[in-house]
Amino acid sequence: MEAAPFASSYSASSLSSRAVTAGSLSPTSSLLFRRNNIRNSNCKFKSPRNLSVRASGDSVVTLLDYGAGNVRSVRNAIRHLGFDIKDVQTPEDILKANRLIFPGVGAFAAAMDVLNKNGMAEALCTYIEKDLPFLGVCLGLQLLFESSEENGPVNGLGLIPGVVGRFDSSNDFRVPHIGWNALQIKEDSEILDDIGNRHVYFVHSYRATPSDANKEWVSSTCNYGVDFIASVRRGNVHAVQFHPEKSGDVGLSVLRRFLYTKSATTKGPTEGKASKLAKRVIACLDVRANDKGDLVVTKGDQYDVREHTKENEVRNLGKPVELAGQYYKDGADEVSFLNITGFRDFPLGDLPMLQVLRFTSENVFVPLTVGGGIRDFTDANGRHYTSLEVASEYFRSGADKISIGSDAVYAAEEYLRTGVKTGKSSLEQISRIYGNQAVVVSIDPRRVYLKNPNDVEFKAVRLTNPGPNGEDYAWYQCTVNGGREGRPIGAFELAKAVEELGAGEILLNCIDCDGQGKGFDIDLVKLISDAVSIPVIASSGAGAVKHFSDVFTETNASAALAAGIFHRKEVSIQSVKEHLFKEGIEVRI
Ligand code: 1PR
Repeated sequence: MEAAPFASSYSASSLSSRAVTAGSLSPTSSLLFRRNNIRNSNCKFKSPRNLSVRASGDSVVTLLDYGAGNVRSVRNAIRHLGFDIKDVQTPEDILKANRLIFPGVGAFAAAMDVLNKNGMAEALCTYIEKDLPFLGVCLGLQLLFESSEENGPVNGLGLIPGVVGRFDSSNDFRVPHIGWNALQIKEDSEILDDIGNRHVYFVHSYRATPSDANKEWVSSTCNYGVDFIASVRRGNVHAVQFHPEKSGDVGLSVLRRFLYTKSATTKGPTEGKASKLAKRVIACLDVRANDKGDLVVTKGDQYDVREHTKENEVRNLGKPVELAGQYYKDGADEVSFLNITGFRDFPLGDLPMLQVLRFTSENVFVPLTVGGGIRDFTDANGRHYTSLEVASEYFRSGADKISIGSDAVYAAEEYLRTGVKTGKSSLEQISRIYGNQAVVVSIDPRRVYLKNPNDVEFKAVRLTNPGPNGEDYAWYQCTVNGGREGRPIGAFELAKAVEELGAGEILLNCIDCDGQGKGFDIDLVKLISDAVSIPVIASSGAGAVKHFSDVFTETNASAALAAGIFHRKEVSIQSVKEHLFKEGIEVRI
């Protein structure tokens, strides 16, 4: 299990957002006051570029991990670059650090709460004031600002003027902002020197905006409906809103530039065509134990993963860690693992699956999603595990997002029946603790053909291609347990309900199209991507590069996922990207 230095004082339940209001007398209030005075007296950070004095020869990086999410990827990236990690245990560890990385994860209020309680907030401010090498990531950038509206207002460290606010989803921009976006680099920030016109990976719902008051800090911005701050820099103090540890080679170069002395790095290539949020191409690995007990990547036809031979064995398309590594090298924007027997087996008993995640995250520096079996469970010894514990174990093992299937269907049914959000479903609990950007709901719908759309209480669509008996309509019935059981809820109703319950993204499969290679179900993807304002990943049915451009031009999908064509090497990820690029669709090259 990953060491979480503050784990003893920082349990999942203590993370439930206890807002420190702007008016309350928290330790941060006095810091904010101090920082304001410091800013007014203008005694720090005067000439950033002259202050680049990173320690050389020292291979230790101090990491501030307060145990709220997947910091494993940052650890892996640091180790990959040849550095050892020293975890912060006490505020003194911060003050003694030669270089400090602060990969903030979770919610703003909960993070400030922990930092204040442990005396870390004060130590962080002192460290930063001394202009010692610092890199904040994501929430690690936001916490430097005066306050955040996330469950707030909540005071931050108060080093940078400005309030962190939520993206506005009313202007057609989906929130969370998830994916690979372009930067407008304002000044030579050193650590951004290799990025040029290439995409970096963002995942967040809150952002800080540039203003006259903070313009001396802003080193790059990004546009997502509005211009927001993508990075700040003053002297040796850096912070980035994007995730370098999840931005592939480009991201690793940001970390490398921070970690190594100036002389050890030379300006790298900056070719690229990034101009806005890219459509994502995702490789999916359905994983299960075969009849010999080995964990294999398998692939079904309409969810049937067994060979149609006398032996009837589980189809074996390769080894999960190897294939994931290959897809990373081939340019996949994300990799998803679905533990497809998770509904039956207890995932925490399924140690090989956790090992797959651990090993994969050592070498794959793009986002990893894992799904299957995320629900409450009582094991053979009578020990009860909450879905939150199951998810936490996945996060600790290297997942950036978890995906919930069956349990989200039950939660949505209950919510639609009672109209009450209990806060107790796995979906609600995990998104409250880890943020909704970390929670994907995987929908497994099956078409039910209709002559008349009014024959059912669920949303039906007029089909582009009529059904087998000439039916002009269909509704999409949600299923659970890997497609084995149909439920009294449609994909449209489910998608809207889970968005309200806290899902950050929807993985939209289609049992009819799965493994058929005839293209995505455009009618379904259009229905769902128009119904919600969170990102939708179109899945099932890709058979040719054109199917990807079709789904992106005809629907509002943010990403497209495929499995079989990649596993069987019929179509490469690179050829999909090249095709999309030629068609004028923004992709990460
Ligand atoms: O219900 O929370 O335990 O989650 C179970 C998860 O496992 C769900 O996300 C469900 O979609 C998935 N799952 C369960 N059984 C199967 C199966 O195939 N027998 N796989 C299964 C779902 C569908 C996609 C597939 C795309 C693309 N597989 O993930 O990768 O359809 O395939 P294609 O490009 O080859 O057409 P829970």
